[in-house]
Amino acid sequence: MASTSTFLLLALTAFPLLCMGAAAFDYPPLVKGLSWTFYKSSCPKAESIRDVGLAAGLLRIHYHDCFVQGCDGSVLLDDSDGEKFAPPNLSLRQSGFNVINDIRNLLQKECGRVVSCADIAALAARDSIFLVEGPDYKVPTGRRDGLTFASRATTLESLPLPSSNATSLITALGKLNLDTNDLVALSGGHSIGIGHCSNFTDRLYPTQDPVMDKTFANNLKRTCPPANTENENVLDIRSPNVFDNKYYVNLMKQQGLFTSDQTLHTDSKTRDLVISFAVDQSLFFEKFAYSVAKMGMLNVLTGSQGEIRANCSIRNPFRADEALSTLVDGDGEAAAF
Ligand code: HEM
Ligand SMILES: *[C@@H]1O[C@H](CO)[C@@H](O)[C@H](O)[C@H]1NC(C)=O
Ligand SMILES: *[C@@H]1O[C@H](CO)[C@@H](O)[C@H](O)[C@H]1NC(C)=O
Ligand SMILES: *[C@@H]1O[C@H](CO)[C@@H](O)[C@H](O)[C@H]1NC(C)=O
Ligand SMILES: CC(=O)N[C@H]1CO[C@H](CO)[C@@H](O)[C@@H]1O
Repeated sequence: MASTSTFLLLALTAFPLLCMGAAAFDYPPLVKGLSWTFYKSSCPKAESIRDVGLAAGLLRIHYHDCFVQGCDGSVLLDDSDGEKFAPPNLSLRQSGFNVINDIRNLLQKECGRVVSCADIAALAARDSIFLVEGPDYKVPTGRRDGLTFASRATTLESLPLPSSNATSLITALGKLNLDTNDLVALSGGHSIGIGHCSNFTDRLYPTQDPVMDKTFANNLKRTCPPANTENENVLDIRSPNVFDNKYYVNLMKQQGLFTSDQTLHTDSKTRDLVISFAVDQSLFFEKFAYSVAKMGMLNVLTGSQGEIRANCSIRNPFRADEALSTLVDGDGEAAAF
């Protein structure tokens, strides 16, 4: 814990970010059970968590959580057959998981066991983005933690591969009711963070992807000699540490890292959106706020569904008293045990 705490700056006494004036973005209608002020009385400080590092890792954890089986914190569970260990998750940063557990422990001391791990993941992603100068968007809370792992098969099916073209990305996100606007806006998450060579060397060897800037390709070849899988490259070469619209400028210059990035500019179904974000950062921020809220509401558990985990890495041990009170509530959730 000591090592992860060094990455953490939890300004629990700081002004909640909302006081700093979240911009007046438009949001989709909230699904039943979520609210903008869910922890207002039970844990007001849940809204003011700040984390200065690991922004990319935390954002990606929230994305994986939501795409696989809904934003239910199941990506956080330690399990040899869970989402964490499925192939596309191999490179989720462990430090992000540790930070989420540290935040959970601090909030537990503040308020008791009232804030879900799925909400912590969503709030940590928001604060991470804000701290790297991205949009200050609102996150509705009230998510509950899932009781089940996602299977390896579900995980593989739910997360698109970096080798995907625009058509298959549109189909993949369409299954989650996310549209072309959401695809292009959410891909802007690649404005921060890194990718391992193995995820893009198919664009360098044996033949170079023609839709790649020559200097950019030569630099990538130097970073990633043939068969190297360990090395990494930043996802956004213009401003790797700032959440901004430069990712889209890269795409216009054929300097997107993954096929799944560059294809958004190559394909006429998404090109105009890429250009509109490249020339107008406020537009990107506005659309990102909308789409990340949509992503954050994918198949959420609310009300008495699921549980509030005491440890984000493991399901709560069975407790007869809670099972009983659930039965008394008569809401049928007891079947979930
Ligand atoms: C549209 C389909 C997407 C594909 C195919 C994709 C693919 C990938 C891949 C392959 C990596 C690199 C993993 C590694 O090599 O270590 C990555 C990193 C990342 N992705 Fe995505 N991603 C997608 C969507 C998203 C979305 C929607 C978000 C968030 C809004 C996101 C945020 C990130 C971040 C922040 C990183 C960097 C992680 C780090 O540095 O630890 N991605 N993505
Ligand atoms: C990306 O690269 C890492 C490291 O080589 C690998 O473990 C992971 O499976 C790759 N991710 C995807 C989505 O291919
Ligand atoms: C896109 O990818 C899918 C799946 O790999 C493939 O079947 C399809 O032909 C590709 N479409 C284009 C336009 O390249
Ligand atoms: C949470 O669970 C994990 C996995 O079993 C364990 O390693 C960790 O020590 C637990 N954390 C706390 C604070 O109990
Ligand atoms: C963050 C995390 O849990 N990563 C795991 C991904 O899978 C590998 C091997 O399956 C584990 O060693 C990592 O700990």
